[in-house]
Amino acid sequence: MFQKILIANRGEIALRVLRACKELGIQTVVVHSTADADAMHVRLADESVCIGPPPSRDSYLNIHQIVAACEITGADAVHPGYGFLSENAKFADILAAHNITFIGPSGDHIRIMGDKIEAKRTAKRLGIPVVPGSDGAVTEEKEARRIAAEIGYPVIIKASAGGGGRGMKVAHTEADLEIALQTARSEAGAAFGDDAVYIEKYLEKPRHIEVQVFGDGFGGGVHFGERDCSLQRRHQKVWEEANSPALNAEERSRIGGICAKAIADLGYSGAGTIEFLYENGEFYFIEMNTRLQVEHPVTEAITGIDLVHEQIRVASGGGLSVKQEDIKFNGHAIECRINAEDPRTFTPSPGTITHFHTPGGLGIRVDSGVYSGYKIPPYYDSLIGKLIVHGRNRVECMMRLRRALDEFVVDGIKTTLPLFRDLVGNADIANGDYDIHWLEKYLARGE
Ligand code: MV4
Repeated sequence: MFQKILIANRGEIALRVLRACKELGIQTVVVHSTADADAMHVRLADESVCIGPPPSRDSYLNIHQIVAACEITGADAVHPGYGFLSENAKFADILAAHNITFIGPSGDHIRIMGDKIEAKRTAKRLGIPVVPGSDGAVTEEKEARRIAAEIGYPVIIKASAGGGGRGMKVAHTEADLEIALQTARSEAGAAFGDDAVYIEKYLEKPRHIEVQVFGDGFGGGVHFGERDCSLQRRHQKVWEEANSPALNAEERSRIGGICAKAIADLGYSGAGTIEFLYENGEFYFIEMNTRLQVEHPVTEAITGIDLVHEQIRVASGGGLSVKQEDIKFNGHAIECRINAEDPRTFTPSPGTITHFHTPGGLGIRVDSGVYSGYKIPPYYDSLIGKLIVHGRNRVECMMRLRRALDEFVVDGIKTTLPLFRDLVGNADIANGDYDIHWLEKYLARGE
């Protein structure tokens, strides 16, 4: 097991990882920018190192500073959290070259999944169902026309270096195709320095369902069920659930089994998420994330398993603490992402939190790094906390969520809490009847 882990992140996830390290008796080092000197995780860590000024590129993305902080403090592993350097293959390789363990998969696996064409090719080879489309990059309009005619319109053109919704263009008919291909390629070239694009059948009303997987580091793989993350705004998840209201146990076990086997065959190590679009009872792979995700607590709630403990165990060579047959799905969990933003316009609202009171009681978890008197700096993303609610079934979970939202007090700044108080009373949400476009349409109606 590791002696000392350096946490290369900030905010609620830095605190989340710190808690896991403390439980495992591992010493902690945090790195932080000058803007985060007063952050909770800095106060709670055994050691802290200031690595630079507020802009991320000069601090949380500064690989040399982070490696230097490891050398100075004698950290033997790095947990990258999510965002920042968590899916940076070069960072994983550099740490390995310094004999520091990156708590995550190999640089090569990160690289494959970061290239969306290569990721899709790999998924297909491993037996994961993918969206019908081109076999690789498409450059010529003629080829694009042939593929689109074969799979049928509408089609979507995606940047291979994109992901998470960046660099996508939809063509509804052949007349739209040329412009869609050209704009997708030039935008991809400008944004990512790589103009490779691929074509897929455009699914009009899917849900976003993702499967949590783990490779054990010894060639084994398991799944921890799925999360439904269909409620998004501008490709930012807002509300996540486990299980998906759309799946039954048989579908869960079927897609989970396919994913677990794929992870084993790939020789993948650590936590991963396989993202699907789900429409008319079919799963279609779109991307794989090679990190711990923001919404991992809903999976922890229904399985009772600490996924950060598992990441640390696997990275240290100790394997997983559970076998597939030990992983049971109990009840239902919902996570609300609480952002320091206007609940209707989503304009960021940094500043001082004058009063912070979190809900409690059975089935309630709040992951947050803020406190009364804390000043939210304007430089980073606006997530200030996550409310995760668990119940024996979805009805009980929703009941408890409504009550928890009533108890939650955040004064001094605007937050997205009022949006959740509206959503929890909405009939479609109560019925679990929503797709990836539901939230944007709801917000546009201004109800
Ligand atoms: C799609 C799609 C429809 N058809 N691919 C957006 C983020 C990126 N991960 C993939 N995305 C989509 N890919 C095909 N073939 C629709 C989306 C999409 C979306 C996906 C998940 C959650 C929210 C979304 C919002 C708009 C579009």
